[in-house]
Parts: sequence; C-alpha cells; structure tokens
Amino acid sequence: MNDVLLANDWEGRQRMDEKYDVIGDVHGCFHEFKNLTVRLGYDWASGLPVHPDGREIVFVGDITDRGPESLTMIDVTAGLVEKGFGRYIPGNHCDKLYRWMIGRPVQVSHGLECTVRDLNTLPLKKRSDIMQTFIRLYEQSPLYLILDDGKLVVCHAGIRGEDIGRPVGKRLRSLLLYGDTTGKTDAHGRPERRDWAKNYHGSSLIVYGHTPVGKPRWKNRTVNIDTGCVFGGSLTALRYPEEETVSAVSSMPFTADSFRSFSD
Ligand SMILES: [Mn+2]
Repeated sequence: MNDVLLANDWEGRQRMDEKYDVIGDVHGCFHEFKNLTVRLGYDWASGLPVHPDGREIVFVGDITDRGPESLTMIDVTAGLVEKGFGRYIPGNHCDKLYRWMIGRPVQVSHGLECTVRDLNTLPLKKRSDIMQTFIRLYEQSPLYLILDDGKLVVCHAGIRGEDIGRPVGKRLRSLLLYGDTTGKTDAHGRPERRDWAKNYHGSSLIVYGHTPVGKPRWKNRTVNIDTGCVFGGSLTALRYPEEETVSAVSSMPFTADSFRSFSD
C-alpha cells in the first residue's frame, strides 16, 4: 500500500515539478549553446541535449542570424520541440527569416544575410529540408509561453502584466517581437526603446531577451538574459525554479557598441 502511494506521489511530482533552462538569444552560436547545456547537465549522446532530470530547454527566440551555425540551431531547436524536450518562441529575427523563406519581400540584412548565405551553400534537397523544418517550427510556435501555472512567462522582447493570457493582436505582437519601441532612433541609429520592465509589477517571473546587456538584468520580476553572445559577450541560461543564471563565455569578437546599459 505504501509502495503504491509512494509511486503515485512520485508520478505526481514528476508531472507537477516543472523545471526549465531558459536560453537567451543564440544567434547561430551553436558552440556556446553546446558548452552551456553541457555545463547545465545535458547529455548530447542522442545528438540533442537531453537532461537526466527531465529539465526542458526553452528558447527566447532569435536562434539564427549573424552567428556561424544558424542552420545547426534550426535543426537542434526543431528536434527538441518535436520530441517534447524543449520549447521555442520566435524572435524578430526568426519572424524575418520565416517571411524570407515564404517569399515575402524582406531586406536581407542585420545578420539575415549570413543565414541566407549558409542556406545557399547547401545542396537543393538539404536546403529545402531545413527550410521546411524551420517553417513548420515557426508556424506551430506561440509568440509567448505561460508556464508553471502562470508563475513563469517567457517572451522575446517584452510584455505587459495585463497582456499575459490575452490573445495576440497586432499591438501585442509588436511588443513581443520588438519590445516597446517609440518609433524614433537613438544616436547609433537603433530603435529607441522604452523600459517596459520598469512598469511591470506582476508576480509572474518574465524571462526575455532581445536587447543585449553586459550581464543578466533583473528589474522587478523580470530578467533579460540576452547577454550578447554573438557580440562577444556570453550565452546565458535562467534556471527555473532556481532563478539563477548560468553563462557560457562567447568565442566571438567583442563589440562594445552592441550592448545597452540601463541607468538603474
Ligand atoms: Mn531580437
């Protein structure tokens, strides 16, 4: 009898305990992604990172562009999602790559040219396979994730407390993919952004990326884990429910101008 109860309890706990490693913007930095997941205890023997404790990888988007191995990241991400070992939401780069793949007119710039170049070096069959894989991944992915009964929210660039749980309309879609932009540009010609995290007073932890910062930036119950791996910073994971960050140093050249600093 005790054994049965223990077994049920154990099964219940396996279902209830949601454990995630949320990964910041990878931008084709497969080498750093692999290093980081190994440090987090993932086993690559199957060709995909699998955790012995059933932890799941969650990507905040922007897995491709700029970096050296965007196509490998597409394969790995799609493989994890297909097998139920991981989750993914698209970032603005993913959205643009998708639109390019389905033949929409987009500017092949800001790192998309690297992914397109990599695709164009492949034999036609392989090129078509990877495009189908990415199109399928993108089309089946939500723009944000509500996990652990709402205690954890993952988005690419931003969300407001009152948006959580709401269907995604045009305004929310833009906030999720691009952040809270003013429509103006700053001295570097980059979109001027409002600090939405400053105005967030909810209790769910919001994990996001999109804006490269020197180290993970905590503000209220939000954390930006885009530590600019492709710009020579590091690739960061937020371990949940532990709420601790782990970063793997980047092998890419450091470009200080790519990082934002906040006055808080
Ligand atoms: Mn982004």
